[in-house]
Amino acid sequence: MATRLEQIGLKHHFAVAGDYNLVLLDQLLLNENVRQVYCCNELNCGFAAEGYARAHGAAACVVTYTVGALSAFNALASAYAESLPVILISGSPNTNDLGAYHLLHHTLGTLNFRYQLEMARHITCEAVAITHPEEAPWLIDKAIRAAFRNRKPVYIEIPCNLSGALCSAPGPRASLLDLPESDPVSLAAAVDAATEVLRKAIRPILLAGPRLRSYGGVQAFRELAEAVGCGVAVMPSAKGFFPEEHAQYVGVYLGSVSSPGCSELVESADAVLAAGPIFNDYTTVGWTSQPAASKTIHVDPDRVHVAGVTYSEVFLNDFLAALAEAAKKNPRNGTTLLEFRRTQLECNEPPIADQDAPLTRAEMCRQVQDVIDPNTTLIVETGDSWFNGFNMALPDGARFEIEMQYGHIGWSVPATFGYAVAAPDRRIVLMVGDGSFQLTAQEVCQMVRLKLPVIIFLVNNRGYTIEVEIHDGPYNNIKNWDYAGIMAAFNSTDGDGRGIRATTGKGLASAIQEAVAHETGPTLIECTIDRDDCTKQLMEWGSRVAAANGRAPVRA
Ligand code: TPU
Ligand code: MG
Repeated sequence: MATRLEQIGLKHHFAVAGDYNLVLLDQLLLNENVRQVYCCNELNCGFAAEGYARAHGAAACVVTYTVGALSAFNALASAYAESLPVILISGSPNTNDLGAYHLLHHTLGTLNFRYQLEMARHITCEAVAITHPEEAPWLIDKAIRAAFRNRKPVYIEIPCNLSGALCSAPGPRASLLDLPESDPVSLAAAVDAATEVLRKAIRPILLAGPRLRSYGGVQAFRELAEAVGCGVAVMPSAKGFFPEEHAQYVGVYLGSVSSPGCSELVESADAVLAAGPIFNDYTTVGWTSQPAASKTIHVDPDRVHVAGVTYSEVFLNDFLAALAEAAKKNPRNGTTLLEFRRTQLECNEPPIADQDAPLTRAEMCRQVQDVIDPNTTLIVETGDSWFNGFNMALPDGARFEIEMQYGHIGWSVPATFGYAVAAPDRRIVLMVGDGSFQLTAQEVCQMVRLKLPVIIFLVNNRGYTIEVEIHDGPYNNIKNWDYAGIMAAFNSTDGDGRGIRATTGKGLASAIQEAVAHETGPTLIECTIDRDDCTKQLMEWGSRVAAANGRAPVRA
């Protein structure tokens, strides 16, 4: 297991100890090339791995049986929804107990020891339980191979009495990381059909989707865009997958709450090539906007739909690369871009607020924008932080991370930790709401422990503002915390995290200055803003999602 983790390129794995996995953790420690990183709980451990996989391509985490694994499952489901190859390794009962009429701790108190494996099958693309050391090498390979092929999480269960058992030594395995190859006939037919659609189009547009990166299509998508020469929009979770400073970039497409001028272009297009999109209730703004299937070349990870025909076993990366070679620039493609640039002249720079006045959301965002340099990764949590994030401009090289398909509040704190472990040379900036932070706040202490200079903008608007906009009630008010103050508790006697509360523009500016200069631990800047001070996009999106949620049942 340890050798394979190294061979697939991991430099770290995440872990929480428990008696079912202690020998396994010892064995993993023997490989000093893959460092063991500890988390406060298994949910966070799974999310740390999820964040690591975003930066590094894959990740692994190790937990104990049931009490640990069932918490990690939530994060594993996130990795499934977000298409990230995360390997969850769980310790499990001694093999002698399985058929012995023995009740075991950390279990349901029944004689069933299969339930965890069975549950794992629903949230992984492969789940294996090792029951004999002889089987370990191929079962481990089978799982890892599936994770890379499908870009989905996998589950490996290792009994506590087998973790130190001898098995055959692992051989070299380059092909574990292979993506599958497309069916050549189907690929050629799909490319022909798509080329024809793009050739005939008068107002084509390219739309980058969230699955583009997971399935290895970012570079080919850019080549295709440049070959076709038309405007390029990104879906919210694909922000950063196409350079925002590129002459063809036209913004974030999110229906009626798109960035200025973008929805007009996408919705007036006569051909939309959507690469790895996810059209769900959120991204279609409560089913109010989705490019019509009849004019969409819809590129899924393993199939392509063009003009009413589905081409199976055509993989996204192969298809985009082949289409980039085949596609020709259409002289009319510049028209939409010219129209777009005209609309952009009407967009104004955000004004600078009175620096002594109470902090507002707009002023906070204006200042956060200045922190984002080409080496920054901006991570945004569910809540108005999503919309604040969509509005940020990314200079070339800057990256953006969001968990919009799964949307688990609290994801971002451990995911940021995992991302920062994977990318120590980047500036990591997190925007997270107070409500979300309360779920997983303790993982900030691991940033303190590893001295990671993460900058956290904690937006204290005294509640679940995103939920207020969807459907308000007393359940959207939360207990206030002294967020800036908790850093002292995490520091204890040996940490160097900073916690600063900013209540004015001036206060925020000086906090940011301190955070940027602070290199030996995280800085949490608590930004206090009014409960109702949110983006106008959140208000509109929230009301449309509420309408979609509230549709009356249709009688058959
Ligand atoms: O900026 P703001 O106030 O919108 O963000 P904050 O304070 O982080 O509030 C987020 C509120 C929220 C909830 C309660 N967003 N989605 N939910 C529902 C939810 C509940 N539980 C989980 C695990 N994930 C969720 N998305
Ligand atoms: Mg809030």
